[in-house]
Amino acid sequence: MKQTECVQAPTGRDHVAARGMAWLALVVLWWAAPVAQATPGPDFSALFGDSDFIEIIERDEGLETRPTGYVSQDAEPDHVFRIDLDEGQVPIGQGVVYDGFLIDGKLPGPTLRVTEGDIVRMEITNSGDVMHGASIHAAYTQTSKHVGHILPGQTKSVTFRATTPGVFMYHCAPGGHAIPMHVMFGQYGMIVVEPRDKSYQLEADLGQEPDLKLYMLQHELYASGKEAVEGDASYTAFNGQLFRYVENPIPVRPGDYVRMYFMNIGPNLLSTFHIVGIVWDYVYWQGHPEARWPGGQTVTTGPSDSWVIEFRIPPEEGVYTMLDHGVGATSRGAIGLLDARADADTPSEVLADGPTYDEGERAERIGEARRILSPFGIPAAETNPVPARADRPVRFGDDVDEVVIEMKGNSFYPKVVEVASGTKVTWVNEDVFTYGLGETSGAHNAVVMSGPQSFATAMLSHAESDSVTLTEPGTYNYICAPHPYMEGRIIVRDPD
Ligand SMILES: [Cu+2]
Repeated sequence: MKQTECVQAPTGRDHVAARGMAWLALVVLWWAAPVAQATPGPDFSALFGDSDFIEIIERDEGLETRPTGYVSQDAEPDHVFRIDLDEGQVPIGQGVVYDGFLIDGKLPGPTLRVTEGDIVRMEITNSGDVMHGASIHAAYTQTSKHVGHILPGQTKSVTFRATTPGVFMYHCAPGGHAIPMHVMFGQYGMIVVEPRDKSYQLEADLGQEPDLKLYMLQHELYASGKEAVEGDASYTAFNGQLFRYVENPIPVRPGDYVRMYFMNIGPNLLSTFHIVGIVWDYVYWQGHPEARWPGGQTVTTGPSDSWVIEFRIPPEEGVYTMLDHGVGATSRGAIGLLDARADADTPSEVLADGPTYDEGERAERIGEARRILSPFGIPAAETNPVPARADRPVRFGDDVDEVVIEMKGNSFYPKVVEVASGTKVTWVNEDVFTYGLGETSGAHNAVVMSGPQSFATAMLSHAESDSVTLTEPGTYNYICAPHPYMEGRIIVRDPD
């Protein structure tokens, strides 16, 4: 897996400041100059090239409202982030390995940090077997056009100016139906845009930077696409691992100034984040320093919603428990600890990246797994001794004439059925977003890969169905041709 790199361009921050000054001078010149002479200078063309919309750009650059994030794709970046999209397995704790879609081999992907006004280039490689893509919420401009469809083996890039401070999501976005699917399958991360000229209130009050910057991302994990579409999560995690900060509490000292960058990825459920023993000093809606609220016990955070949260550790040693107070999520893994001790060595930052493992450690944890959680595949029995509900075979009696298998969330449900020979098996496509073809469509079929008889259903759009009747006993493994990672199995037995 390639590591994310943050390459500071040789020009760096000073260049940005200098460019800001040049800008100011230009804007003043425009105001002072007759309209006929208001032609863009050299810096203008470096940022915006020969855009067809130069009049709109000129208008927006002169407003008190921030400009949009549009810059020319040739603009020189202050940061280059390289990320890699792939499919694979990661341990998520409690003896469970997640088998889904990953960024840089991790779930969540790397935490990206820039400063308001920075020019950011994302270079995105698809190392996987299916189409991926990217959507970057910190970009107030086109991203889909540039990085919306990235084929296996391709690298594409998008350049934008991060004009609005806050805590943003980025995620895989191959287009159409595949966008919600790839988010549900695990491809997401956090990008933070720090304000440039305005500090958060507690920083101003205390006259110091935070002792701890804690980047915290809440997200759900699903055992099948059907459960994902329906919001029936198997697990809820902070930063990629169940009970990660219960097993490894974050050390802090009484009196420490903590700034959290909290985001609920979802992809479906609401979060009400709370810390036992803490009342917020200030919270900032989606991390914008001007969107400040004083006090409070929780932050209500919908999918892709976020907050900056500021508080002090009270002058008392002890454990402060961080949790989603929606208790179903707490009990499924969204809980962690701040451990306050006078002699603690507070880390300056904790990132929202999923845990990283070297290859040996990863293989060892996968080998020891009690459960493989795959939203679309059927984990091999030898690696999955205690399957999730969605992976347990469903046995139908001899008196059942017809068995219905749903196609939903790019998965078959039930994934594994056992039927008597002669039973009619019917697939119904319950995915609704069935425009187009291939990975970006929710159109599905069922095609046998191995078994005593061959079969292939018609390609099904939403609310269409097709049936086969299997008479030869044996095990049939099948897939969906446009989404070959979707796996189903039919075990046909002689009637009892
Ligand atoms: Cu993807």
